Amino acid sequence: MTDLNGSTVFVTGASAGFGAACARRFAAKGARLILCGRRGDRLENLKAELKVPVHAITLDVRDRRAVERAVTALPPEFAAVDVLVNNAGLALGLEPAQEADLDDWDQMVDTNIKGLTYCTRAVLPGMVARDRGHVINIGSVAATYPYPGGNAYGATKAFVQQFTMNLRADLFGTRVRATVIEPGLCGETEFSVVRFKGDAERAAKLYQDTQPLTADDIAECVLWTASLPPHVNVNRLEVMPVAQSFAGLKVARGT
Ligand code: NDP
Ligand code: 8X3
Repeated sequence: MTDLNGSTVFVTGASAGFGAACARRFAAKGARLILCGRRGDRLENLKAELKVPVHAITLDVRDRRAVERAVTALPPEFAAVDVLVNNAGLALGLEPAQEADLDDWDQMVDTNIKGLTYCTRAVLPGMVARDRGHVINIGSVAATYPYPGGNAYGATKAFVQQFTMNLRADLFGTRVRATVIEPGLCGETEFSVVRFKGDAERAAKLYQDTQPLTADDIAECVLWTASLPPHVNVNRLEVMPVAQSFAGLKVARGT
């Protein structure tokens, strides 16, 4: 297995949800952590809770120069990133495409696609130079299965899926690994409250009378892929709660 004790793990979007759960899981294995997100106070609280060295960066991954600066300015003891968990991301809105807010689409593209590529591009040369590392991208089942209102969000996650496979192609001949983890319905995180712009009641309804995945379920998957022996690469891992399945195609009559 890959020993994560003393390794350096960079988690984007660590101020909530999957990212915070990943930070706790990797910390329990003795990894040193680089944690970023826009809410620095949340990161500082997490840092205070964890018993491992933590470098917290208040960072908006949409800011390309800031991402480059943050990676260039990593303290020496954090500079050799072993695992990058590209988790920062969001869905905004569930309206049909013809009614969607273009600002929401911009923000999803800028965060889920561009931010993820900025972080990857900043960290990858070091991994390749050391011939060691693992990029773990958080995609979504929305990359593969269309649903009403999934429009731009699903498309950003389709990018994440294909970008990860193309990383595998480019990293051929190196020992650097790339994985995309694609969760389905997951409660407990701020995902739906963010998607519904603070409407906590609407968000809660989505998870009513069902057992969704938890943030810790996904953190376990992230940790598992990172812990596998260094010659093993999980390309793509799609994970749903048992309660979630497929709805099939539908046909509109009279159109
Ligand atoms: P949360 O809303 O709980 O967490 C999202 C995290 O991303 C927060 O830490 C947030 O931090 C960070 N973030 C958002 N925008 C930026 C930005 N511009 N720069 C830096 N950090 C940012 O959601 P989840 O934990 O549920 O989601 C994490 C990832 O998992 C996302 O990529 C999401 O698309 C994906 N996902 C979620 C599923 C779910 O059902 N929950 C299912 C499938 C995939 P801050 O606000 O402090 O910047
Ligand atoms: C989050 C899962 O089904 O809300 O990516 O798109 S879903």
